[in-house]
Amino acid sequence: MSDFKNKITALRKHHEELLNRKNEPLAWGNGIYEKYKNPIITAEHTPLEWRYDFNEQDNPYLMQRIMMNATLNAGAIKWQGKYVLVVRVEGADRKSFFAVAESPNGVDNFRFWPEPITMPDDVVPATNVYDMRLTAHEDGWIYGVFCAERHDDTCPGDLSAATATAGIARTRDLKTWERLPDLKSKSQQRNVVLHPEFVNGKYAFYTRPQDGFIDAGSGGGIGWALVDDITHAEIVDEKIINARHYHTIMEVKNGEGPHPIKTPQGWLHLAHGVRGCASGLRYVLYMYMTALDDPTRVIAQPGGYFLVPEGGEYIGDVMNVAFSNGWIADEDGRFFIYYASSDTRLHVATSTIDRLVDYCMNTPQDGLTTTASVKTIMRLIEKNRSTNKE
Ligand code: M1P
Repeated sequence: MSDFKNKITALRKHHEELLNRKNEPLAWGNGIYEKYKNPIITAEHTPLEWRYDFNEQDNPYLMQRIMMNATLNAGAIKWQGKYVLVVRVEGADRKSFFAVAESPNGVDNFRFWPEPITMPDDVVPATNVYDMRLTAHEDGWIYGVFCAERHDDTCPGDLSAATATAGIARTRDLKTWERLPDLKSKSQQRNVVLHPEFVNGKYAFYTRPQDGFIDAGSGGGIGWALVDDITHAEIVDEKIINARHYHTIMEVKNGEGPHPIKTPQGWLHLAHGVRGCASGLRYVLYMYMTALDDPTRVIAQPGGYFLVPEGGEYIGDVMNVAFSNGWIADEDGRFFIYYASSDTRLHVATSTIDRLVDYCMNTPQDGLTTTASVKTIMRLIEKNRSTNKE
């Protein structure tokens, strides 16, 4: 065999080993969920055909002709018995695109479908699209709602000025997507999520109004808006349902993660909170629950974070970030929480519906002051003293 062919054989073997690598839960977690030893999808998991030209004449050195930078922030859905992610893949050129990867068990053996998604453009094409939330809506469609980013042409001299809008597309097979007009809103929007059920006969969106492309500013928190027609979606009335607070994990920003999951006790929500510190912004995940008869009414909100970057997860393109826009609630009660670390690679954490509801219902709320936090700890110590006496 030629040296070129040998190199290809070795490359394919190495890639297959990575794709087939078994994952295992880490010991000694927090009891709420298990994190896993390996990330589930990295840039190295992308198909070799997307990166290499396998023609010896054209690529005698077997170089990567197109490099991939990161795999992050994936929408998730259980579909045809498989754990399916719509991954945000970011190329070396900084452009993100969507690509489907599936696994038979949700924790390892993720494989990309052969081709990335060709997402149709809206009337005004976006420069970049990312962070798709998948919603299998009761109207029968699977919707993908994502951020569509464009240069802000009102600032022609500023090459970093951008606008964030919610792009909307729908599909029946995750392959062919019908692009609907972007969500109309007075403010910029990112982290917009479609609720899976009609509410008062309307489509319901979780929103995140923001003053600028980065700055949530006066946006207040996670919002909620009802929309009559998804094919011309427009936010007319928007109310904040999960507000930010001073000196919390979401002081600077927050945003809904995947769409909430219905449980007998209420809607279970996963979101991210952002605070500033000397090393920059810190993104962590948190949870809350809302009432079944009114998804805007918060009925439980554990204090503090649910999941943070740890160990190697701190390191990456954007340090100190845990972000999630996809989870899967299995029929047997197991939960698969897909999160990205530091905008670089994807991980899974597993739990169960019972544990997550217990976590939400029984974790003390944030009392918003040191005095309140110490009181909460003292109550637990006292409780344990009486338990130990029994
Ligand atoms: O870099 C961290 C995250 O920043 C943004 O989230 P938010 O809109 O809440 O600030 C998004 O660009 C997200 O993709 C990214 O992971």
